[in-house]
Amino acid sequence: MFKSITAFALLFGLGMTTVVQADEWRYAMEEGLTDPQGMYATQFKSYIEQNSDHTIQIYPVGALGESADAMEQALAGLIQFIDQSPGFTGAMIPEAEAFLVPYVQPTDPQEVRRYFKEGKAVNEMFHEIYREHGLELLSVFPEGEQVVTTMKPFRNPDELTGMKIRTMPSPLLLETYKAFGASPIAMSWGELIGALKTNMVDGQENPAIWIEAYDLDNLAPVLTYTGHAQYTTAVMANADFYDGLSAADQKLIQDAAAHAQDYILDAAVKMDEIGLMKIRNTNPDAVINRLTDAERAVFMERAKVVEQAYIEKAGERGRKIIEQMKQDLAAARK
Ligand code: 6CS
Repeated sequence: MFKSITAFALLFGLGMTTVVQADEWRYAMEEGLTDPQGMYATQFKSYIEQNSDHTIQIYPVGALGESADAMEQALAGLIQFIDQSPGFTGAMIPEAEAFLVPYVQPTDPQEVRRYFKEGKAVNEMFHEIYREHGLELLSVFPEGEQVVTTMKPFRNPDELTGMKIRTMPSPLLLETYKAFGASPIAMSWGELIGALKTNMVDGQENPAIWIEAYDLDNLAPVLTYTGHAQYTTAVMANADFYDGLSAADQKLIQDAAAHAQDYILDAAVKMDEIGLMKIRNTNPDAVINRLTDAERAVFMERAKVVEQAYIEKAGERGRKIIEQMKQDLAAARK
């Protein structure tokens, strides 16, 4: 009797009153599973799968084309989640290029953690902006200090003159390297290794953990710490998809993002150290140059025009973001 009631309840009662739909969601990113974006995505996926019947299929870099191709698919709703960095998103959302403006982010790992965890700019000012472009912003997190790798050393803009530096396809990154004295060339990730091998470019910028993972230190062995930026990335959902979900599923996604964000902010504190240690241990030819405060001051002076160019493009909203970033930077340093 009990058994048949349970079976009945399952078939008709529970089944009809609480229909639980198990969806498979797609998540594209610009990196591999063991890279920072993959570490975040793996945490996000396991949180969702442990706390619901939904599943997540992760598509690492290349699986769906380049970064720009994945964004097209995310905006068309073919992919539900995407990790794309401002270095790529900036061409579509000028305000997002705030994360590329030189010298408004910390480089010390503990300061970086505070800046991303508590900073008002990072946590409060971009949600509405991404929404205007059909994206629900879930997380913004750091991957390490940007390090410039070149064939020859440089310590000032004069020594950078004539060097062809690859940047991600962001207009503001091109402005930055022009202001720094170099000849920048924007290109996708997929083209960079070939461009370095064929001397089409003389250098590039990326965090130490990425430089080591993809052997960039062997292609351009002089690593220069200019202190100008943190590699920042962002995770988003297609806004129409997100808006069509139940309140419970929206909460699930926000909770999964908060969980993955906490995880990656803890892990990020060690990334620069690990990346540099591996480079030192595996590449005897690597030259590590950290600019002195006086040398940095010259680049900081050059960066003023870049900040101005950002504000011209991003308008009043952009000006407020930069102001807030500077306040968050000061607070993170306390
Ligand atoms: O330089 C790039 O294009 C790549 N850098 C990182 C750290 N992640 C993905 C991105 O495509």
